[in-house]
Amino acid sequence: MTSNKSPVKSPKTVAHWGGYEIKDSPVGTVLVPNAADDSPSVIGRGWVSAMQDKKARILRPAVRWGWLRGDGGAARNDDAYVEVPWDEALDITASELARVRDLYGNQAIFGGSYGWASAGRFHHCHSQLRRFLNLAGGYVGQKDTYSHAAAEVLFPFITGLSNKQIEEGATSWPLIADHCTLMLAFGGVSGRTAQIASGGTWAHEVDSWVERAAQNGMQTVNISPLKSDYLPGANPMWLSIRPGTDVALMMALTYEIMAAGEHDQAFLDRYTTGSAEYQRYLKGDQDGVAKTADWAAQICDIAADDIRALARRLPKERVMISVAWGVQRADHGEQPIWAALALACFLGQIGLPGQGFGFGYGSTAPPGRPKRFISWPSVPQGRNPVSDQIPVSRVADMLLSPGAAYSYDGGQWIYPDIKLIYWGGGNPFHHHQDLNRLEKAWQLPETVIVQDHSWTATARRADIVLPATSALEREDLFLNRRDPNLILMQKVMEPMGDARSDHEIFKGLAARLGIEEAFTEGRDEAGWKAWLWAGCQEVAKEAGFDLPDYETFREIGHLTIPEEDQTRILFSDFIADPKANALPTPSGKIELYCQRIADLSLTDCPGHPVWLPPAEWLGAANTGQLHLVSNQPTARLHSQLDNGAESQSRKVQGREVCTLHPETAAQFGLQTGDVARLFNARGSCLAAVHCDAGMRPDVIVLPTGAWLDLQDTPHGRIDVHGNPNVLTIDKGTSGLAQGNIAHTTLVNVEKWTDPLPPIRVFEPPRMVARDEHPSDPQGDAA
Ligand SMILES: Nc1nc2c(c(=O)[nH]1)N[C@H]1C(S)=C(S)[C@@H](COP(=O)(O)OP(=O)(O)OC[C@H]3O[C@@H](n4cnc5c(=O)[nH]c(N)nc54)[C@H](O)[C@@H]3O)O[C@H]1N2
Ligand SMILES: Nc1nc2c(c(=O)[nH]1)N[C@H]1C(S)=C(S)[C@@H](COP(=O)(O)OP(=O)(O)OC[C@H]3O[C@@H](n4cnc5c(=O)[nH]c(N)nc54)[C@H](O)[C@@H]3O)O[C@H]1N2
Ligand SMILES: [Mo]
Repeated sequence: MTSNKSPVKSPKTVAHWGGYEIKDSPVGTVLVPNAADDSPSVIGRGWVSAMQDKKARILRPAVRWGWLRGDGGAARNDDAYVEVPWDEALDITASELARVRDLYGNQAIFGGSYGWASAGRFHHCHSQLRRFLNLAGGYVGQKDTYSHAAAEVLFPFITGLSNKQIEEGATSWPLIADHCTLMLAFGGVSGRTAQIASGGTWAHEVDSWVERAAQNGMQTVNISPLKSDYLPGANPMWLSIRPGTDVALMMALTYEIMAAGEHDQAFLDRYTTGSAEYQRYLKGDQDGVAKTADWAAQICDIAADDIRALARRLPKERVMISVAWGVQRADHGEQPIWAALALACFLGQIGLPGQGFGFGYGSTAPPGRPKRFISWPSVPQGRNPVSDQIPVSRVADMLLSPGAAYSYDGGQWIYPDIKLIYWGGGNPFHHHQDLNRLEKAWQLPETVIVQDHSWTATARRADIVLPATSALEREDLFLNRRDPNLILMQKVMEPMGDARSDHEIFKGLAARLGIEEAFTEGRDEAGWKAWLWAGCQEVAKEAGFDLPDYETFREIGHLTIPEEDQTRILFSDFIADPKANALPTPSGKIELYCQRIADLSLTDCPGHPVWLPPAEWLGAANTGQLHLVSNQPTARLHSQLDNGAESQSRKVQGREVCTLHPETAAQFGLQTGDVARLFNARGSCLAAVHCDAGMRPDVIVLPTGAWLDLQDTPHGRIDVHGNPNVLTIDKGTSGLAQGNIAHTTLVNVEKWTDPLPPIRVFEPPRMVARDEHPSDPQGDAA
């Protein structure tokens, strides 16, 4: 067993947004971006303050007042809480799990807990949670992600490869920088999102590659409603597309190239199947509509001449067709991926250095990083005895319609009947769409357990709330297969209140359910980390280098492993020899017509790429409606650190800021600094107005992540803080992928002239004594 004391001289820690040196300063401990990071993220500036925020942190285990009285979940928002000692909290939680399991079976427990939690390898909430629930008999889990579900389901059908394989096989940035002359960036390539790498990153490199590309003369065409969706060095041209219409532009470019006889028929014949069907569709053989530049111009609101000019230019350039993840987070989100891949096939440049097709450049830091991956060990999760899983963003449908049938990934499935939700390390009242609908669905289960470090909107809607430590309050290992740095994540501060690590919490529950030995395998936390490190030593040996023993690593605190360049070209093996390296599709090729999808007879996802009008879009909007872009926030990771100094410094009148074109703002009598109400049939929220001429006038931007603060006002139930997910639509992309469609939303806007309701969500919920009634005169809250 190893000791807990670390003698490291220059302590460090790592988050999804970057790596830091831990320093003492006159104002206390500070995190300084490490010297190797040329473009550190702004997000880290709010980290320490958010974690030291005693009001937002959950200090002690708490149980909802109404739940203790058996209210059945009706008051599962805005209720008071009773703080209980850990032993009692764990007793209650374990006996609830046991009760539900005995009465309904494990398939009544929903436990996937989608969300980003922390970057450390051992204290990874989901690994711990899933290991625990699997040993306890299993749970209903989730499939795919909110990030790119449409791609995750579609790619295997049309390429035989998983989204992970496509991402990890992405053509390397240096090849793009050195060979590509024109990058068509649907959804842009944004420095805002490239700040993040799942699992953490020590340095940020995307800016430097984009700069190198621009120096070499590459031009980026930023195809996005926002001019700012590209990196400053990118030598950009801006095509201000109407949201949700990229497919029409992709098809018109393909059509015009084909009509001019400039497409690469030999490539289509050799490497694709179904190009003839797709060409007939483009010509309008069935629907009588040729997918010309003039046709697309009406849909995309881009001049037909500009589309034709681009179509003439493409075959003469060395082109990368790049699609940001956000473009498929929309109704029929399968289509822009498929149509973009088809366009790249018609150009015939797939397999050439720096050219072809790419998905997710800039959406996070890793896609296109030209190094080898090393798969480090992680906490084993075991096997889930329950086979039920739902597509991740169908959670409200599941809760509202147990027993209902739905189609997904080529099959028919039935929603399970959930009686207990256990959520740890994720925030559905941040990430899900149509939060008013989720709030209703959330009242149906008998018990909701939430494990988090902060009083998120989800924790405030739980019956049992268990306080977890944050990544700053424990020692962990930073091991990311995509990063050459192995780092001891040092403990920065003592746990807030009575918070315990996720592992410690599950260990306590496991003991009560008689599975402690199976859960811990006899190891304490230090023992587990040493065990993980021993696994790393094995992996390293296989990769051709040695790692020191764990005690030595803990003394050094930071190792940089030998990095091997691995410059990749997506599909290169297949292109080199399509017979020997046939793709694992039925045809062995890229499927521009996919019989397996056609056979599903889905009207919202037929057998080849199609243009389908989205559920809401500007092409069918009422006067005054704007398209809402709810993109990722600059200064936070989703809802994380919204209470921290950096995110707070950007609020105006305490509200999240929405951005409009100055002319649009003027039409609504708004100016920078005003507060507006954004609303539609699903909900409404307040946000402070900022004006920017670098965007489409019919679009409004409200980034995700302002902590949900629903309050009853004379205008109905309003999120007074600025969370876009009270406005978004809760519907799947199609019966194929069932991904979320966050970017498909129309809203109305008006000036808010009433007194501003105070923001309450950064104050803790009301704490009451067990016998006290919440409506008794309020005592001391915290
Ligand atoms: N409108 C709209 N909605 C969107 C999107 C969009 O583009 N538009 N994007 C979607 C996407 S791509 C994503 S990935 C999701 C993100 O959705 P989430 O990943 O759910 O969002 P986060 O705010 O990162 O939530 C992580 C939670 O984990 C908690 N946490 C952190 N560390 C720990 C820990 O060590 N232990 C425990 N127990 N908890 C911890 C944090 O406090 C936080 O509450 O949002 C989706 N929602
Ligand atoms: N700072 C920061 N960075 C992050 C995150 C964060 O929370 N904060 N989250 C990370 C996560 S989990 C993910 S999944 C990635 C997501 O990465 P992305 O999906 O690439 O990011 P988004 O901001 O959702 O969308 C990118 C842009 O797409 C544009 N867009 C929206 N609709 C359309 C459309 O119909 N057509 C076109 N052409 N463009 C459109 C918007 O202008 C938006 O700015 O970001 C990661 N990076
Ligand atoms: Mo994501």
